[in-house]
Amino acid sequence: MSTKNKKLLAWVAEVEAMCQPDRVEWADGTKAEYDRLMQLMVDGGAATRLNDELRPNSYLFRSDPSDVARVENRTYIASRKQEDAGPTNNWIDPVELKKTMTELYTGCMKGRTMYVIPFSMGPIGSPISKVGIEITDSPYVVVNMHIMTRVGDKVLKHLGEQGEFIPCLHSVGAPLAEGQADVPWPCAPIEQKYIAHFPEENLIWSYGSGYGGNALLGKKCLALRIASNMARREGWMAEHMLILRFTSPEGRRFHIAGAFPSACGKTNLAMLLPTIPGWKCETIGDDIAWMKIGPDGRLYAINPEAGFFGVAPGTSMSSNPMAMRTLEKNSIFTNCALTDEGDVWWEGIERPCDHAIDWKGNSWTPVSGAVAAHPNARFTTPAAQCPVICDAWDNPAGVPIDIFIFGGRRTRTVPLVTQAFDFDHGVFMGAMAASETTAAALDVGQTLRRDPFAMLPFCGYNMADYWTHWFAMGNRLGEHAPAVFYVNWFRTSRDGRWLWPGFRENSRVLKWMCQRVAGEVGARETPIGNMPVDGDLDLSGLDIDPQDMAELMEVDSAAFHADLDDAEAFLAKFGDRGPARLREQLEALKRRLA
Ligand code: O2Y
Ligand code: MN
Repeated sequence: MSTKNKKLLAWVAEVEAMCQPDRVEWADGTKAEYDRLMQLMVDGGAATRLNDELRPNSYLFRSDPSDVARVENRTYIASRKQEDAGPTNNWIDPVELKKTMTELYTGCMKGRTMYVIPFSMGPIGSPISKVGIEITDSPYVVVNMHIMTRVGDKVLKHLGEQGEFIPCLHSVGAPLAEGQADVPWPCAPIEQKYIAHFPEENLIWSYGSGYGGNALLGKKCLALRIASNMARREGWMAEHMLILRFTSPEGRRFHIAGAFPSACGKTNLAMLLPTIPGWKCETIGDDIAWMKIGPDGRLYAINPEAGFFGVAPGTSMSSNPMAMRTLEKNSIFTNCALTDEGDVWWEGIERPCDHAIDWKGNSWTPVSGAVAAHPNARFTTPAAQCPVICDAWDNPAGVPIDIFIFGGRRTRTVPLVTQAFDFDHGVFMGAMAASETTAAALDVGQTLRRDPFAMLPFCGYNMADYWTHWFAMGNRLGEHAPAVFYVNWFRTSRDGRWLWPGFRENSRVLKWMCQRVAGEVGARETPIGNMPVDGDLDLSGLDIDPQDMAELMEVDSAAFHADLDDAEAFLAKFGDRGPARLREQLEALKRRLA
């Protein structure tokens, strides 16, 4: 299918003239296209087809060892004014950046094919969805976009002649000279990598990396950094949140959206198999939620994606059986190990492996002294294949959100679960969220990192304005605002033991939240929020020492005070731009803790 969208045709022609590819192909989103590109990459040595009996229609890729994760220090918000990007983003002057990147882009696709990928974030035609067009010289990006978004002719048809789209330009930054042989994973050196966002133009330019969030531009770049700007302007929300439906034994449905930084088990929670009898959990999304206020005044969420791009290491039948079953077929694996049988393997998969080819392509055994899979190795797998996918996962109307959950990985101080007193207090909880580690970013250390709403790397504008937007949404939602909870699955005892079993047992905490929303259980008020009354958190069948339980729920005022000092210092970075309501919440908490 061709398009008559003049703006799109003009942009494609402009990019073609600048990047000078050997040929241009429009992605149609068909299986035939997917198979052809995969075969091309197998023949070129970039991909390995896995054993079809063990893992049907699935492929393994190994990236260049220098290109293994999102690069936060090369990710830029190029707003006209620096203060609009705020103190937590890398700001760069848009005019300067365009000059630098135009030089890099000039001739960058020589010897390569330029693919034009029309894609929809969200069900095509949903009032919450957006159309993007990614231009890329990476066939790996095309096949991943086939899984992660809705791609092809149906999108062009929906776009029509006048429709608006978000232009996303990507190049691996490795032109080929006449006769030069390609490498399996072309990319540019780190100092030439740019993941650039021009929020005032709804424009994304990415150069030099072929990996994940740097290259699959619908995900973090569009669905979070650019969409968060659009959402603020247009009065909706683009959040780094999983979405799930939790159904009680009586059939009452609760829709939950949860924001967690990397390495907090977000995908595991999204695909939870409850241990509590009669409760059912269904997945709607594992990473991103777009939410708009509906005609009834409630907040409706869609998952803008169509697949999961999950971390492989640590994923197993015990940590996330539903993910394991989702990726049994039709999946792409990146930087996993390859077994002698032709299947994938990674650390924590809970299957023995005596020998494999590691993510760098070297022979590996358990005594090799190195990991077989890169810690940020990924699977790309279709959401529709998840055995617990919710029938509403692709409903254009979305699902009404009852509960927001925020959390982080904290070994001390933060109890298992706390409910915000009201929405403003919930905004404060989200804004002060912090976590102790992250694996997805190359350049982030292992200290406590404030990660408001898990949006630190993804909010495409000044975080202070983002908090103001949350308060404004709260005003508009009024009585329909979701209840807000803060969780910490990772608290340890003074002698270093996990205090909470986590994983499937987290369903007990969700049950308490739902019962709170339904008015079925009370709560005890503490300085930091409402907490379960003894006996209300369903611990039946769990063997937890009552003393451990007390430690898990302990509110240590002195430790919280120390935490608040850190939070206050973080807030101070935003100066007067931080909303007064956040400061009021902080002062109120101080008074309650005194
Ligand atoms: O390393 C990457 O590019 C992937 S990062 C990622 C992927 C899926 C979901 N979330 C994340 C994240 O960093 O939050
Ligand atoms: Mn994420």
